[in-house]
Amino acid sequence: MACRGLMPSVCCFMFGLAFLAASAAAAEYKLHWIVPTSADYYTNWISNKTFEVGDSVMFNWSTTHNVADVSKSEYDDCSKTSSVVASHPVQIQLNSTGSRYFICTVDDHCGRGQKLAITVKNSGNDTSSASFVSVGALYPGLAISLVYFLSYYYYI
Ligand SMILES: [Cu+2]
Repeated sequence: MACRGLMPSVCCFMFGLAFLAASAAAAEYKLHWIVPTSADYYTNWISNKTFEVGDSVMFNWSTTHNVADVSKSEYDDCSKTSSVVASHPVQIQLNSTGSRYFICTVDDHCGRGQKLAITVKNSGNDTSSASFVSVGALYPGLAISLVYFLSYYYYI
């Protein structure tokens, strides 16, 4: 069977490529931006996510809201700001590490909990260690592929 010798090498190569692609992809998180129906609505939303530089958050809503990119103190006391985006959806790029704060400035929405605080971590895509991990995952796949190819062509 020709496939028996060929398949493992193809699998290893594809796995290496898939790993490389996955480690370089930026995430786009979609958020239903509402006056929360429960106190833990936004903490639940962020709980299973890791925000990295290069990712983005897409704010989407259906009724009257807006998004203001604010400071920590503005977030804490729901103070108004001039930098308000009122049309949706709004895609916020996370371009730097650190904390980011967003509120809705319509009526008392922020006071009722329509506010989001996230922490953006370094993506690692632009560091040498992450490049090493990606390439390190690809080369064993290629090496194993080569061994399988050679064993297939020379020993079978
Ligand atoms: Cu609102």
